[in-house]
This record gives sequence, C-alpha cells and structure tokens, in this order.
Amino acid sequence: MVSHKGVDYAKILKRYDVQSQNEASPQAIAEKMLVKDPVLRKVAETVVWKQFKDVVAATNEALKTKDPLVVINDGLVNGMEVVAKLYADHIYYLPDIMMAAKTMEMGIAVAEKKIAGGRETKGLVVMHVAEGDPHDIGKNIAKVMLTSTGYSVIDMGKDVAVDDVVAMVVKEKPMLVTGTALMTTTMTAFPRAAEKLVAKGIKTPFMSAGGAVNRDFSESFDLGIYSQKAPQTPPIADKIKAGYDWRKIRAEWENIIGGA
Ligand code: B12
Repeated sequence: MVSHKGVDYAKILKRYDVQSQNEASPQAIAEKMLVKDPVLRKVAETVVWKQFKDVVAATNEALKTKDPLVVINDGLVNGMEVVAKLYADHIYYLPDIMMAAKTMEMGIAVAEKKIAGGRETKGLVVMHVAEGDPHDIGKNIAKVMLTSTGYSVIDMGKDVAVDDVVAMVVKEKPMLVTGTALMTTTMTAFPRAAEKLVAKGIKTPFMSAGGAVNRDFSESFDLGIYSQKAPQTPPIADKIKAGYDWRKIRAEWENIIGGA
C-alpha cells in the first residue's frame, strides 16, 4: 500500500490561473496606477469602474478646486490609462473599454466647458485619425488641449482616407496637421499623406501621434514631427506659430516639449 503521508500537495496541485488572478486583480492594478490626490482619484475611479452615472458629479466636485485641464489629464485620462492596462492584461474586454471611454468622454464634456480661453484664434490645426483606425480618444484629448490654448481645430474624425486629409490641408492651409494611429497597420498612412503634400509644394508640419508611432518613425519622412502626449501639442504649435519649420521643431524637440 502506498502511503501519502508527508506529501506536500501544494507542490503538485498548483492552480497557476488562480495565483495569477489573485496577483492581477483589477483592484490591485488600479491601486498601483491611480492618481494619489483623493479628489482626482474619485474622478479617475468612475472611469476605471465604468460609473457613468457618477462621473459628472465627481468631475463637477473636482472642478470646484482644480483646473479643468488637471481634471482631464490627471483624473479622467489617468482612469483611462488604468483601463488600457486592464485590457492589456485580459481582465477587461472590448465592451468594458467602450463603456469606460464613454464615461471619460462624459467627464471631458463637463470639464471642457470650464476651460477659459479667448475667442481669438492663434492658428488653424487639422486633426484626424489614420485610415482604418477607430481609436480617437487620444486625438479628442489633444483637441481639447489645442482649443483650450487658443487654436482653432478642424476635426476630421477617425478612419480618414489619406486623400481626404491631403484635400483638406490643400483647401484650409492649416499651420499644423496631426494624425493619430494606435494600430501598427494604420500608421503607414502618415508618410503616404506627407509625401502627397510635399508633391503639392506644401510645407505644413505633419505631427504623428498615438501609441503605434514613436519619434523615429514620425521623423522618418519629410514634414514629419512627433508628439507623444496630448499636452505636448500646444507648445509645439506655439513654436510653429513663431515661425519654426518642421526641421527646426525636430532639432529643438526636447527643449520645446520641456516637462509637458
Ligand atoms: C480604447 C481602445 C479601443 C476602443 C477605441 C474607442 C475609441 N473611440 O477610441 C475600441 C473598442 C473601438 C477598440 C477597437 C479595436 N482595437 Co483597440 N484599444 C483600445 C485601448 C484599450 C486603449 C486606447 C486608448 O484610448 N487609450 C487612452 C488614450 C488617452 O491613450 P492614447 O490614445 O494612446 O492617447 C495618448 C497618446 O497616444 C497621445 N495621443 C493620441 N493621439 C494624439 C493626437 C495628438 C495630436 C497628440 C499630440 C497626442 C496624441 O496622447 C494621449 C495621452 O496624452 C488600446 C490599448 C492601449 N494600451 O493603448 C487598444 C489597442 C489600441 N487596440 C488594439 C486593437 C488591435 C483593436 C481592434 C483591432 C480589436 C481588438 N482586438 O482589440 C479594434 C479595431 C477594429 C477596427 N479596425 O475598427 C491594439 C492595437 C495593436 C497594434 N499595435 O496594432 C491595442 C494596442 C490593444 C492591444 N494591446 O492589442 N479599441
């Protein structure tokens, strides 16, 4: 008869799935990533937990003591960063991020109204999300940054054909055109658009942004400049307004974005 005495079952029957679930509970992930300020945290949490009934109240509460851009960037966007991590870890699925994104947008709509800003425009920016790409949350945030600092924006939306972007730039002659790509399959639209603009003699800087692109890629074609985060766009736009061309923006990029 075989004796089981002294057998350590923990070494044989190990539930790796349970272990990893415990390590990566959504609460634990959120705890690590959420902003520490309690008022902003409340705002961020409504996004993380998809509490669209509470986001407006939490945002309004935060707006009593905080600047609207802080509420957007450090509260609502912080929540969305947690959501992106939960999605990457296969804890959240597409319906979750769509509800979280909707919650964030409701908060942004409230905060946006409180942003002071003169009506006189500093210049026109054409913004779009690359052909085939539906990810427009980052672009929408960058748009808020630009309009709140005095720029006018023509927002072409998402999944915009290269030729439509080129036609818009030819027609409207903006000081800056931005393109967002979160998918590696869509980012190639930017060099194609820039090439067509160059062929038409257009010198407008073409800013690539979004998770799929990096600085090397964005500067690999004529006109191309880079912006990693939405708040970096206004300081870059200010330099273009001051007369910098795309080559000079590239050369002084680190200095221009500073801590933004
Ligand atoms: C939300 C989301 C969606 C939403 C988008 C809703 C919307 N309206 O945007 C929905 C559900 C529609 C979606 C769909 C898909 N998605 Co998706 N999605 C995401 C997710 C989780 C978060 C993106 C996000 O909004 N983050 C929050 C914002 C604030 O961040 P952001 O966009 O990066 O913006 C910041 C910067 O990039 C920058 N920025 C962005 N734009 C701009 C513009 C300017 C001018 C400036 C200056 C800065 C700037 O500033 C922002 C912060 O300051 C990412 C995962 C991730 N980690 O990014 C995947 C992700 C982008 N999706 C992905 C994929 C594959 C898809 C799908 C194909 C299906 C799928 N299996 O998930 C479909 C697309 C189908 C199609 N072709 O139509 C992949 C892309 C992989 C790749 N490298 O190609 C990712 C990376 C997930 C993954 N790890 O697989 N998705």
